[in-house]
Amino acid sequence: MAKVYRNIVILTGAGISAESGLATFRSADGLWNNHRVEDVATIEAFERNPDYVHDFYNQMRPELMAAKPNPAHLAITKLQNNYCSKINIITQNIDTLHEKANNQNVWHIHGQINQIVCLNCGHVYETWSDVSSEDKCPQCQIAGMLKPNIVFFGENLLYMDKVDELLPKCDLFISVGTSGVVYPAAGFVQIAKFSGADTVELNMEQTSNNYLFDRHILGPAGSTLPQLVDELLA
Ligand code: BV8
Repeated sequence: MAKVYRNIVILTGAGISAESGLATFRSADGLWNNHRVEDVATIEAFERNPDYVHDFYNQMRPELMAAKPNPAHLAITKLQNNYCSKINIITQNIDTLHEKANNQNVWHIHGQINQIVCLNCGHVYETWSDVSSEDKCPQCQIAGMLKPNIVFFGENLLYMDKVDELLPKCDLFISVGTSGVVYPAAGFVQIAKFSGADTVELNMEQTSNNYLFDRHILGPAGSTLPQLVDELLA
């Protein structure tokens, strides 16, 4: 890959955090932290029983707060520090491992576990503590309107204006650790490809939209992404 790229987009999914010890969604027979994603991460579930969903994420927060970035996240920092190109990270992950690895230009299109949004006034703030439906918004002081700033199924994604700006311009699209099942993120590679980008997929296996990738690098991202970065920097 001797070509020099000017606008690199890296799309990451749960697989990039697997070697940091965090569960992926579609690994254990459709169950995720003993729940079906579709039963918990939906706007209907939240409206029906907000504390059930709050508790699910309250239990998850300490584990994500303690998680450490792995060589895959660190390889992105090495690329951003040494490769003269715009490099943006579009992540589906709600953990903060990209930030902990000091990655720049990270866009959490499915939200973040350490952010809470007030459905009354729109205020977004950060916390790693438990949140319940009785809590008051620190901005408008109204109780019962707080929601994890996480994009549930049936909700629009965050930062789509940024995504719409980045994909048509990108000349290298790297997908790392995502099964390509959840839309619209799973369709991003198609936009990049139609815009003329080279497309590379890093995964443990062939995924459902593998036909859209020019190149597949099979193996754990903690090994394959550092290798790809070294190849780009050569
Ligand atoms: C929306 C937040 C508009 C919660 C998440 C029918 C057809 C098509 C689409 C739909 C449909 N019905 C409904 C839809 C739309 C729906 C959707 O796509 N559903 C799917 C199930 C079909 N999408 C939405 O609702 C989205 N919103 O469309 O808005 C709209 C508005 C109003 C009304 C209607 C529509 C919202 C989607 C966001 C949902 N929120 N997360 C939380 O995270 O707690 S999605 C959730 O799954 C995660 O965010 C995650 O990003 C996402 C995908 O999972 P992956 O990251 O890919 O993880 P997965 O486990 O699947 O795969 C891991 C991969 O890593 C595997 O391939 C594995 O092989 C690999 N791997 C493992 N270890 C390693 C590795 N690779 C490398 N190294 C390793 N070590």
